[in-house]
Amino acid sequence: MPGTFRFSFGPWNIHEGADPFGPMVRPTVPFAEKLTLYKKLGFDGVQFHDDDAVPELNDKSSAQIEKEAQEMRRMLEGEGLVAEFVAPRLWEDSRTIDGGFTANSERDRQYAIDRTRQCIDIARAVGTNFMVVWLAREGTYIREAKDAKLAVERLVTAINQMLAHDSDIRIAIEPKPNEPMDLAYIPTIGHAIGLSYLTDDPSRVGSLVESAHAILAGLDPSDEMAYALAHNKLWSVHLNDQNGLKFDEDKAFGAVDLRRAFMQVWVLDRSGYGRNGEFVGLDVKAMRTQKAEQATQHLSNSREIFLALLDVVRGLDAERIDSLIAERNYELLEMEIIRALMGRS
Ligand code: GLO
Ligand code: MG
Repeated sequence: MPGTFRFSFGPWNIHEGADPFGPMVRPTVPFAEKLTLYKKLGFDGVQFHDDDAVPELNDKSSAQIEKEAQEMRRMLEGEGLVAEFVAPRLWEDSRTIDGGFTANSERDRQYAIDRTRQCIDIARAVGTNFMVVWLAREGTYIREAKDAKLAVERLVTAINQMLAHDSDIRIAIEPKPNEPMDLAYIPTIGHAIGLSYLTDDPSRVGSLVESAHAILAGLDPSDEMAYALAHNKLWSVHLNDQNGLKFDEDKAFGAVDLRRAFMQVWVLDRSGYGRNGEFVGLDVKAMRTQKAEQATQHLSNSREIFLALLDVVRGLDAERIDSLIAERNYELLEMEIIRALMGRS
């Protein structure tokens, strides 16, 4: 039975268009207004940073954080939405300039773990037991700056502390090979999954594959997804697209390479992704040139492209494909796929 897919995105995916060389070009959309857009755009799940759910949480008591997170849960319910995950935003604080869990300073490492424990509490209060950890600054600008083996051990220690903090929490590592760091310690899904097996409870540590991050590592996103699926560790995805090896562009899904996007949909659909409640997350950003009025179209467009590619995947003649594979007629197989993508089959 073919599954149905549910879609999610994070509030950061509706953004003001600032980049490292220039200021905002669109007004900020207030969080409550963003929530009203989800259903209209065809989305059911919200991906949170901890401080999207509870702003300025470093200045608040645990009781206050709990109260505000519960209010957020009621806001979600009011919109008919659910929280997919909460992620600790560990890359903006002055204490994480040189990384969080792998910082050389013990005080800074302690901040990172304390903040992550608060993130877990927020996740539970907004109604999910799922946390995504993007290891943004866990790497170096120069290799001599940190001990790379110790860094991995420190990541394991940190994850064990997260697992111990809440016996139900499930953690997905979101790897990325570079940006903001020159070189990250956990650059690919293989690294993330390897790390999971070093922890105290590998059954509660999985992964999130982001298409652009795989491309930045020179890898094929659908293969990264398949690798995680083979370990039962593909717990979320950040679909988007990327024009080669440069900064992380977060382009609309399929906007650069439709066939590469098709393969991701193929792998997800054939594996039954979504049957355990996994969401199809879209980590996409509007172009800086986009005027404010249309600055949510990249989200509905990405979803539309996913669903159109799903039609292509499901419209293929499975027997015909199997026989072309059996005959090793890959030239024709390729042509049939391209014809299907061009609507000419
Ligand atoms: C940046 C990441 C980032 C994460 C988000 C959730 O490159 O893709 O957007 O996905 O912080 O962890
Ligand atoms: Mg992402």
